Amino acid sequence: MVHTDPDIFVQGILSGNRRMIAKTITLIESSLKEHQQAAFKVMEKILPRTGNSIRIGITGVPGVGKSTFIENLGVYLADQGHKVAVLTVDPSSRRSGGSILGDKTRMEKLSTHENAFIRPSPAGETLGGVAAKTREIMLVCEAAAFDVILVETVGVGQSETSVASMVDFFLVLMIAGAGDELQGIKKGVLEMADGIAINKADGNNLPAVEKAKTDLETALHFIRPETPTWSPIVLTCSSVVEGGTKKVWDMVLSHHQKFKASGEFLLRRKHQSLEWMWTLVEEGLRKRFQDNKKITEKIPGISQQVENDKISPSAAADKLLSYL
Ligand SMILES: Nc1nc2c(ncn2[C@@H]2O[C@H](COP(=O)(O)OP(=O)(O)O)[C@@H](O)[C@H]2O)c(=O)[nH]1
Ligand SMILES: [Mg+2]
Repeated sequence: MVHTDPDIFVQGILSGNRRMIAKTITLIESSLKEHQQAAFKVMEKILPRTGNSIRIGITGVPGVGKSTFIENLGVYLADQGHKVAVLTVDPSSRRSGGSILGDKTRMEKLSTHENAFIRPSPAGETLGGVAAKTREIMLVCEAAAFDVILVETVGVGQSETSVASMVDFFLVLMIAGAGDELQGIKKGVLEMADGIAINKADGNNLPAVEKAKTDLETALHFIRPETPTWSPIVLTCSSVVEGGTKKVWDMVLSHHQKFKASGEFLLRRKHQSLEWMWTLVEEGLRKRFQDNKKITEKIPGISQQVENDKISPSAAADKLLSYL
């Protein structure tokens, strides 16, 4: 049996005990009510000790080099004494029992580094659920004194939005492709980007990478920056060259300093916390609705009435909601 005394978990986390960190994550990932309650208590107690990190989200189509990038940047930072946690949001890992697309690269150097902690995507029924767990795991890592959090998203579906709303800096990785540089990247994702790095800027790729950079800069001109403090920057980088991702880290630091100075750093985090609360409220309401027997019993009948114009859709919705 998993013991559920929150104080044991809290002490373990705060002292950086990896076994207790892993156990806390198991608690967070559990679907048992008892474990969830215990996890809430642990989270409540560690919250005052969280927040002391730079949170970076990394997205890009499969094969763009996210995992290799994280390995390169992670080792660079861990070697400098940073404590680096790597988390993943991948709602597809639930079905495949392991990521289909996300995990070809195993981060061999980083995974054995004493300053690094790597955690695969939690399983969950919904993207919101998976992302919410990742977010809590991130807070656990912060309480355990990890000061750089790298969150990789598989770059398919809606996971980019979830990751963008839990990080301080959202990085989009791209590669110079055949013709259309924006292939696979939705405009909405570019709009969320704080920075874009064109990866694999090495060897024969170099000329194409430089061209892609110019094209992207042109495209970005048409996107209005969200704040006068910062306009998204396009860089080139390589993860197969030692320290080839340092430029990206310098960009993140520059953003961090500017946002701290303007007060937007904390504002963004506060805003994100509220946004998360409402996302989870909506999801919770939907789940309660779907799990409510009184409601599910009535749905076929009411649906039929709506189909046959016996009752209006709005009246039907009102009636169903009134059973909540
Ligand atoms: N030339 C070059 N190849 C890279 C670079 N980064 C990653 N790769 C290769 O691209 C492939 C996909 O990388 P991976 O990190 O698994 O991509 P992910 O799916 O986005 O996580 C692998 O074969 C890597 O070795 C880079 O900077 N330069
Ligand atoms: Mg990957």
